[in-house]
Amino acid sequence: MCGIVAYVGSQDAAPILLEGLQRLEYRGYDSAGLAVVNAKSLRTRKVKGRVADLAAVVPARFKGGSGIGHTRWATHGVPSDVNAHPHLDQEQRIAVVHNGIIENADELRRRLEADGIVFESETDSEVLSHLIGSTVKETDTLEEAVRRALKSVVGTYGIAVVDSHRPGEIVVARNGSPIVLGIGEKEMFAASDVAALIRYTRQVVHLEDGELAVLKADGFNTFTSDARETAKEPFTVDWEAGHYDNGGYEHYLLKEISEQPDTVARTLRGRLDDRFHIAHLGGLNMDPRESRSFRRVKIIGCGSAYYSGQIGAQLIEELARIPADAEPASEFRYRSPVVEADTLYIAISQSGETYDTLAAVQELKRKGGRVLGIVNTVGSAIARECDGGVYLHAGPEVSVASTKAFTSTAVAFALIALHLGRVRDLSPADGRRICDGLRKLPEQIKEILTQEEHIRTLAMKYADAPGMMFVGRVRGYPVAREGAQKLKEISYVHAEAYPASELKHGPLALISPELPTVAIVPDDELLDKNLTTLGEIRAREGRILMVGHRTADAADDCIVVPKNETELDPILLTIPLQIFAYHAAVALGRDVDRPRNLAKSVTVE
Ligand code: HGA
Repeated sequence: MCGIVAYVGSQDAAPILLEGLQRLEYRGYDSAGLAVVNAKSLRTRKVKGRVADLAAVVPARFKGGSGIGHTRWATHGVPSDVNAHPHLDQEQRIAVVHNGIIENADELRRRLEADGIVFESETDSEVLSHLIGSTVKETDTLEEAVRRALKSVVGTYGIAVVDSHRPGEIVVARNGSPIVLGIGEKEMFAASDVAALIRYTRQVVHLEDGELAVLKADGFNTFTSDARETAKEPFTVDWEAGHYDNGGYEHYLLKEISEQPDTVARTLRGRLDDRFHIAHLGGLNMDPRESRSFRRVKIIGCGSAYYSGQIGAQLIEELARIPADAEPASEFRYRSPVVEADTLYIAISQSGETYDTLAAVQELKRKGGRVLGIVNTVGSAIARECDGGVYLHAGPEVSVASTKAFTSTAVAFALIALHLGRVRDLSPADGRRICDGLRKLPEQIKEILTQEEHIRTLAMKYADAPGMMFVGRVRGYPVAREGAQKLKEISYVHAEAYPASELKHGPLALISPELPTVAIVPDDELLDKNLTTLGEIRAREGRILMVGHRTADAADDCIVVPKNETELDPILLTIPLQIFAYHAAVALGRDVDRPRNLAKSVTVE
C-alpha cells in the first residue's frame, strides 16, 4: 500500500525522505515522489518505478528543510509519472501526498474544473491539493485551510501537506489511513508506518481518525476536525532499526520463517503460569467472571489472519468448549452482523491497520460488542480501538506474505483458549499439558527448520505443476488453507484448499497425475479417515505430498514434523508449508518479498 514520509528540521529533507521511502518499499507500490520547500519555493520529483529510480532523478543539491514523500499503490489512474504523488495546486504553492481513497473525487473535480482549475493527473488525490490551494488564500494558517478543505471530502485519507509560503511547517491529517508522528531533537517526522521513522526516533504519537497535526522543527500540535487542541502522550516503540534488516538472508520471507523459534518464544514469554496452569493475559482486561460470561466467540481477520483465526476457533472450542468460528472481516462488516452481548469478538491484524478489519471492529463497537485484538504493532489503530487484547511481540514483519505473525497469532489463540478453558472446565492436568506443549514449540520449530533442504527438494519437484490441491480434516483444514494461500501469493501457482472430507463431493473430479495434492495428516483421531482419503487420491493416479507425524505408503513424498499436543499440532504443521511455498517461489523466479498485485498492510478497502 501507499507510504507517506514527512520531515521538518534543520537537515535537508530529501535524503531523509528517500531513506524513509526505502523503508516503506516492503509495503508494495508502483511509483514514488517527493516535494521539498526551500526559501518559499516548492521543488518536486516523481517517477513511475522504484524509490531507487526516484533517487536517481533527485539532484545531489536538492535543498529544503521540510518536505513530503510518497510511494503510490494506484487505486485511481494508472501507475505513471504524472499520477505519482505529490500533487500540486494550480499555483504550485501547495503539495499533498495522500494514502486512501476520496469517494466523492469525481464530484469535487467537476466543481473545481467549473471554477477554472485544470487537473494534471487521473488520481482522486489531486482534488485535495486544489481544494487546499483554493482555500489557503482565505485562511491565516495552513492547518485551517486543510481543515476546511477536508470538510468537503468523503473518503479515507492519511495526508501530508506543505505550503511553499510557510517553509518549516507541515500539516498531516488522518481519517481511516494511518499517520504516526516521530519526535526528534529539533526535528519532526511523520509517516504512514513507524518503519520509516525508526532510524531517526523511537518516540512516536499515533493520530486518531479525524485528527490533524501541525509539525514544526521544535514540536507538534494536534487538533480535532473542529479545531479543538488534543493532548497526546508520546510512547516509545520497542522495535529497532535492525529489526527491519534482512539479517543476511536472501529474502525477508526466509528470515521471518527462520525467526519463528524466537518469535514464538516472545509471544509466550511471561504468559504461562506453572502454579495454576493458566495463561496470564493482563491485556484482555477481563476478570474471571467476565471471561466466563461469554457463550460464543466470533473471530474476524483477512487473508492469513482469517486462517489463523480458524485455528483459533478450533482451539477455543476444544479447550474452552465455547462455540467459536472465524469469518473474513471484509465480509463481516458488510453483512449487517447481529452483535450479541454474550459473544466475545476477536479481531486479528498483523499491522493493526488493516482497513476492513478496523471497519469491522468499529461496527462492532458501535453496536456495543466486546472486542479483543490480536495485533503485532503496538499502538496501532485496531489495538487502540479494541477493549483489550494480546500483542504478538513478533517484531516487524516485512515480507508481504505472513509467516511469523501467522504462527504467533495461532500461539496467542492457544493462550486465549487456555485462559478461557481454565476459567471454565479445562482441568489443571489438561492446563498443564497445554502449557508444556506450548513451551516445546520453539525447539520443535527449530527441528522443522533443519529439514529445509529436504523441503526445498520437494518444492523444486512440485513447483512446475499447473496447480495444487491442499486437503486437511478439522484441525488440518485451516493448515491446508494457509498452505494453499502461501503457495498462491508468492509462487503464483494456483492452489485450492478443501476439507479432505469434501473431496468426494466434487473436487475429486480434478484429481489426476497433473494435479498433485498436499495432504495434512496429523496423528489424531482422524488419522485412519485421512489415510483412506490418500488411498482414494492414489487410486486416481494423483501424486501426494503428505505433511504429518509419520510416513504413509500411499504418499509419494512425506514431510514428518514433531508431534506436540493434538490441539497444538496445527501450529507446527504450517511451518513446512511456509518453507515449501518459499522454495517453490524461488524456483519459479518470483519476487518473493513483494509478490505482484499485493501489498503488506491493506489500508484501503
Ligand atoms: N487513491 C490514491 C492513493 C492510493 C492508495 O492509498 N493506495 O494504497 C491514488 O490512486 O493515487
